[in-house]
Amino acid sequence: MRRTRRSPYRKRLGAVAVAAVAVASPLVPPLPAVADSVVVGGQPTSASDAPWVVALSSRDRFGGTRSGQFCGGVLVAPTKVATAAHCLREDVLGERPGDIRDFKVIVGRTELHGSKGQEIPVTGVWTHPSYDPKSNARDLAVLTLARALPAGYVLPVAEAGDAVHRPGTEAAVYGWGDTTGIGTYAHTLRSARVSVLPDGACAQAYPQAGGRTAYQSDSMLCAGVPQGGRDACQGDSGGPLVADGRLVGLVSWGSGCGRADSPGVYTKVSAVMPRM
Ligand code: 4AZ
Repeated sequence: MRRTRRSPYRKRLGAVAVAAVAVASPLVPPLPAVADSVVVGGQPTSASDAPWVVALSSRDRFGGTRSGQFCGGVLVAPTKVATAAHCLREDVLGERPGDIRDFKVIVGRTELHGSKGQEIPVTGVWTHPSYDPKSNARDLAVLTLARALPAGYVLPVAEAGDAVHRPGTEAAVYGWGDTTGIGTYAHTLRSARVSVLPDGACAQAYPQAGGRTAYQSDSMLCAGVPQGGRDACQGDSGGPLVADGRLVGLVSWGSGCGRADSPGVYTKVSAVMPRM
C-alpha cells in the first residue's frame, strides 16, 4: 500500500497524538462522543438509501484497503459531484488532482472493503475561484465524471432562502470518516442527525480572534447537537449535509469532532454553487 507523505490522514497525526494523550491521562476528561460514536455518534446506513453519496478515491495516493477513499462528495447532476475544495489541495493530495491518474468517484458502495457499486473516473476538477485555504471560505469544488449516472442518483441543491437553512432544521450528515475523533476510520457508510444552528452560535463557537479560523456566515453554516456527540469528522470532508431531501451543506471544518461547544462547520452550498 502506497501512501503519500501528506495524505489527509498523515497531516492529522499531530492532532491524533494529542487526542490519544488526552484519553490516556487520568487528569483530562475523556473525549465526548467516543462512547457511541460516526461520522461521530451516527449509525450505519446504506448507499441504496442515500444513492447520491459518493466516496472520492485514489488507491495510488491512499492505498486500497478502504477502496482508496479520502473524502466524501455528493451527486448534484448526472455528471457532477460537489465536494470540498480542501479535499483537492495539492498539499493534501501530494500532487495536483489533475495529475492523479486513478482519481475516481465511487457510487453505490456502502462497504468500502467490498466491490459493489460503480467506480467512475473523474475527468475534470473545478475549484471555486474564491476558495480561501486560510479561512476555508467558499470550500467548494465540482468534479466532472467520465459518464453520467441516472437522474435517481442526483440530490437537488437547496436554493438560497430555502427554509432548510433555518436554525433548528433537522439534517443528516453522511460519510466514511473517523468515528471517534482519534483516527478510527469507518469502512461502512454512516450518518448522524444534527440540527442547523443559528449563525450567532456558530460565530460564538468560532470567533474572529488570534488568527484562528473564524466562522463566516456568508459562505458557511454550522450544525450540531447541544450535548455534542454527533458530528462529522476527519475523512467525512466534502460529504453532504441533507435536510428534507435537499443538499444544504458540505462537510468543511470544525474544532475536533462531536464536542458540545464546537459544532461542525459546513460549506453553505446555496451561497457558493454556480448555476450549472
Ligand atoms: C476534517 O479535518 C474535519 N467536526 C471535518 C469535519 C470536522 C472537523 C474536522 C467537524 O476533515
